Amino acid sequence: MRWITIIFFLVMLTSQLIADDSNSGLNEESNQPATTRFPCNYVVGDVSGDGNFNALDVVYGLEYFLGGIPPVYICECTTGDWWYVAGDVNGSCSYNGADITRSVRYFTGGASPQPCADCPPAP
Ligand SMILES: [Ca+2]
Repeated sequence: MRWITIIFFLVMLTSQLIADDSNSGLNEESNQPATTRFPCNYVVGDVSGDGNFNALDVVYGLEYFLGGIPPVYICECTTGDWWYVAGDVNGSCSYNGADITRSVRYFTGGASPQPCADCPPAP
């Protein structure tokens, strides 16, 4: 029940931000995520692509895993391995539901986000 309350709070907190977000970060011509090769240039946790890791990214990620639009940035960390590197906040070198859980814990006082050790943000 506690997690449902936290998620509800985050959704309410950021719903207006999403409604007002005219710059989704998607390529305007193709409506596809921006892509680059290693070294990847991103902010850990910033799946919405606005340059910050905040509650909006948690909601964005939840919506993605429920069938919404994908994160705005894909990077090829190793040859042939393209993935949503900015979403990895638990250092597992993948983006999945565990990262959403870690994000919620971070914003409620948990451990700081950790990038994939093999694919850290470019300095
Ligand atoms: Ca991860």
